[in-house]
Amino acid sequence: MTTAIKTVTSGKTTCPYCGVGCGVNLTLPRSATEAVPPVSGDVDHPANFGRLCVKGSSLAETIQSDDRLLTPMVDGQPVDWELAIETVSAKIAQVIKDHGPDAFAFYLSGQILTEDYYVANKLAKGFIGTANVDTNSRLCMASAVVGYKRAFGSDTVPCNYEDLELCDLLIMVGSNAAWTHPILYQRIAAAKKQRPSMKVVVIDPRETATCDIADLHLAIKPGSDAAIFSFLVSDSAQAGILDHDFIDNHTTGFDVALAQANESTPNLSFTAGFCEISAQDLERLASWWRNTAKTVTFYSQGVNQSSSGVDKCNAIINCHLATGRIGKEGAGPFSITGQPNAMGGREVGGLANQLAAHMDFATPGAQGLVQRFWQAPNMATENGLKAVDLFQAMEEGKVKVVWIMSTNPMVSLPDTAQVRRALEKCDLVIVSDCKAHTDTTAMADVLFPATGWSEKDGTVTNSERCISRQRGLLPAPGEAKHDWWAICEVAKSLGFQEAFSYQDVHEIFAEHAALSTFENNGKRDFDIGHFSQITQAEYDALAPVQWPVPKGKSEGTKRMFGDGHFFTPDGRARFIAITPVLPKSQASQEWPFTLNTGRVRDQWHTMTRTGDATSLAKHTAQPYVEIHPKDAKRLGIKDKALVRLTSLYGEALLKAKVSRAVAPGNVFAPIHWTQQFANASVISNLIPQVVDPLSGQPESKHARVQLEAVSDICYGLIVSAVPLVLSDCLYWCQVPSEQGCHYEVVWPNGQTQASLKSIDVEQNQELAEKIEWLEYLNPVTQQMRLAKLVSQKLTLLVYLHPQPEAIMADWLISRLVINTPLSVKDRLAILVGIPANIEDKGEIVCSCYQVGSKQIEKAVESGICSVDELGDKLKCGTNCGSCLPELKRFIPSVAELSV
Ligand SMILES: Nc1nc2c(c(=O)[nH]1)N[C@H]1C(S)=C(S)[C@@H](COP(=O)(O)OP(=O)(O)OC[C@H]3O[C@@H](n4cnc5c(=O)[nH]c(N)nc54)[C@H](O)[C@@H]3O)O[C@H]1N2
Ligand SMILES: Nc1nc2c(c(=O)[nH]1)N[C@H]1C(S)=C(S)[C@@H](COP(=O)(O)OP(=O)(O)OC[C@H]3O[C@@H](n4cnc5c(=O)[nH]c(N)nc54)[C@H](O)[C@@H]3O)O[C@H]1N2
Ligand code: SF4
Ligand SMILES: [Mo]
Repeated sequence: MTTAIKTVTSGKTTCPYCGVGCGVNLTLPRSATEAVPPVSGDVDHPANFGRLCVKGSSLAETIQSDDRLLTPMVDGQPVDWELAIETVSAKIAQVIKDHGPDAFAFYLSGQILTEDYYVANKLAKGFIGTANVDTNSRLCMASAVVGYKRAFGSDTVPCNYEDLELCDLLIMVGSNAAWTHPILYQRIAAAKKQRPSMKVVVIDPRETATCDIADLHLAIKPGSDAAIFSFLVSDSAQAGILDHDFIDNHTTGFDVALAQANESTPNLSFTAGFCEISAQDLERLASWWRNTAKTVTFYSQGVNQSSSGVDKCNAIINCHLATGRIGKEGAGPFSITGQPNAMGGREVGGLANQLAAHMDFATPGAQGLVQRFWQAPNMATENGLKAVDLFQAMEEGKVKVVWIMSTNPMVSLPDTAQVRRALEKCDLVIVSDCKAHTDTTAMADVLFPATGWSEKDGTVTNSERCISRQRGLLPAPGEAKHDWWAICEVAKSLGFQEAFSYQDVHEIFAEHAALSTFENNGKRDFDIGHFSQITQAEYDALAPVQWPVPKGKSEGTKRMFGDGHFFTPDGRARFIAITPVLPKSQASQEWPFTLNTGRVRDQWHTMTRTGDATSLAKHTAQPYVEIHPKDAKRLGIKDKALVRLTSLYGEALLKAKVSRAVAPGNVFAPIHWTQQFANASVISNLIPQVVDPLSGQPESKHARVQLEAVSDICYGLIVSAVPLVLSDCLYWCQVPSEQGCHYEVVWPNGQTQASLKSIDVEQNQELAEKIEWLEYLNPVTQQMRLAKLVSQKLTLLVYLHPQPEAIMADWLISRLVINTPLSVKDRLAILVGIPANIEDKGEIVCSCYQVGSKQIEKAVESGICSVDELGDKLKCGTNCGSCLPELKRFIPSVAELSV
């Protein structure tokens, strides 16, 4: 990055990762050549009060990337912005003329800012005339949105983060918050520590780090959640804990919903059987529910990513309405959002089945209202295509131009083979991204270089409706431009100059605020009219605030529905009758395993940002599949061995992680690895395009797969001074490392020699003469080690072993860069693989202080018996605290100690 540094030296901004939305202090480097100093948490931000998790703490490491997209590209050639904009707008104009506006689509992301979202939505729905504006949020919280709208008449999150600390019972459903919303999890853990009577229940088929604070873990049959909440409604009626005043005065539909609940889940033992849990455990939950008015149900992707995700959300909401546990301190149904600005997207209406500003196409008068406000020449009149339908229409040739912004559908949409076919068929694929190389930029005809976090300016809304600023403190690299700017330039080039001539981003925010309050008069929940005249200076100084912020209420709104008024036509909340059903994809003889997918602690999505932070790669270096020991034994799969997963749609190669955290018959795999990091581990290859009929959200948590051990192979580790092309490998995974390149590989037996030749083509004749090979073969273990020295310096090291092995890659890599000839001792050590005087840390558990499992085990063996003592000795867990649940597992329980 070469551009000059601005005069400001530091500023407050918001973390670009999860929906907790923590405030971050960013300090600028003193010169363009210096590294960005580590960030810190903003003590004034109401989401985190100064704390950051491990991803947030590592943000500075991810800013200066070598793989930034620095210039617009058309058909693989760098061009200037003018030509790129012209190319795009000419094609859009022609396609609209020939095929109508619905041949164009935006595919956006909960990671763009509200202002970017607003102009994209306005351009498509008011000016081009299509509602084909969908987003990766479809894969994330679409079911939660529809659930809220069915119940409340509006997409309103009732609760706030304080409620998580104030409640007496917290039910966490389908959420691994310890890893995915770490700062909220830490707030919950701290509240529970202070008030041990507070109960936490985790409902998840898998045992996760979140279970660490659970008083009760219900490892239910995958997808059976709705039955639990259906049962809680009928049980509440039987136990006489219904809030009749609330039901009578503020809701409709209770009798029908209760009758359905009684029929679907007639009693405790039926429900426990349906969910495959013990009746005692279910009774424990039910009795806590009966006796605890202050209950929050906190739910995430284990609920939303389901073919009946909306019903599951409403089953949860029904329980809260029936007992009046909503709109009060420490009570409510709390859908937690994943992305930093999934909420902002919902607010502008950036989904294909929304119009704008929390209005739908079907909202009476809404189309006219928005048309008048925008002075729009070509209003869309009906819902557009939801993500999966959109890519299917693309494959059918109906959508001919797609503009993908800030998302990587080649990795995140289900059935990536279909996504590839769709993008191949599409006449013009425009991709706006910060990175040059992603699985999706590889499919683009036109690339727009985007500014990223720390460079771009705007607002995001977190899970508790809190709007806060992301501030552009660093200069844009190369020709990168803000997303809103690129959208407005295309709009102007299409002839819509007047409506898109914003001088600065605060003008977009002001317009968004003005629309939210336009002819609102309390009819719509989303009203931030207070900001409709906001000036640049006020916008720059904007402090975090929770919407609604109508005119005259500048302090915002902490909690919703305290007055029992809802945004339905009659002002009452609606009960929805629910029939619990299981996932569409059920295991069968041919496809005996249920594949569950999700996240790991230290990676974010498709690793385009976290993959740059080498410290974050240490926690989980390679893609894996978690498999129960019984299944592993039956299939002859050893820990760390290569496994092939196959579904009807594709396959993936992953390393086995044999663990009792998953139940027999279930496997779990993380979603993060792309073809940029591993050749054959994209998990969405295996997921069918099965969606919830109401929300269109894919059932990404449940796929049917087969599993097999890959045999006749040899495992390898390669460290190299330069990047290698590993085309001959069956499996390769590049593990981010500080220097050089680190690959984990697998070759078919017998192919190794040929493959080694293919990666080691030394073109330079002069150098070739200075090459020296060190070789070592252990005839007993069949382990082979090869080291290539050029002028006595190590440049390439290959370890081959018939079984998977944990090798101290870090130390080997560090030998690559010493610029002096290798000592005799090191020559020996690299072939043995273990340096004489360096401690093997094992797998890294604490990323902040790089403390590994072997160090922790040693400390525990020496008599340490609490996490606090571990922290005193090794510092692990004393910074961001993200590893605390894992650290606890190293500490022997009282029972174990007494054996
Ligand atoms: N480290 C990290 N944090 C992140 C992200 C990231 O990529 N990395 N991404 C962010 C985003 S966008 C999102 S949406 C959130 C997601 O946050 P979470 O929803 O907490 O994360 P997941 O790991 O996708 O899934 C949560 C849990 O659902 C469980 N589950 C699967 N099937 C079922 C079921 O049928 N019932 C129940 N009750 N549970 C089930 C899984 O076992 C898993 O533990 O995380 C956000 N935070
Ligand atoms: N099987 C399975 N599939 C899933 C899930 C699952 O649990 N299981 N989870 C789903 C969920 S909840 C989500 S949210 C998705 C996430 O999946 P994606 O949205 O596909 O993943 P990201 O890696 O976040 O993609 C963001 C892209 O935007 C780029 N980018 C970052 N900032 C900016 C910016 O400011 N402007 C522009 N133009 N580009 C930017 C990044 O470089 C990156 O390429 O995956 C979904 N897919
Ligand atoms: S919890 Fe971590 S990832 Fe989420 S916003 Fe806060 S610092 Fe960022
Ligand atoms: Mo998400």
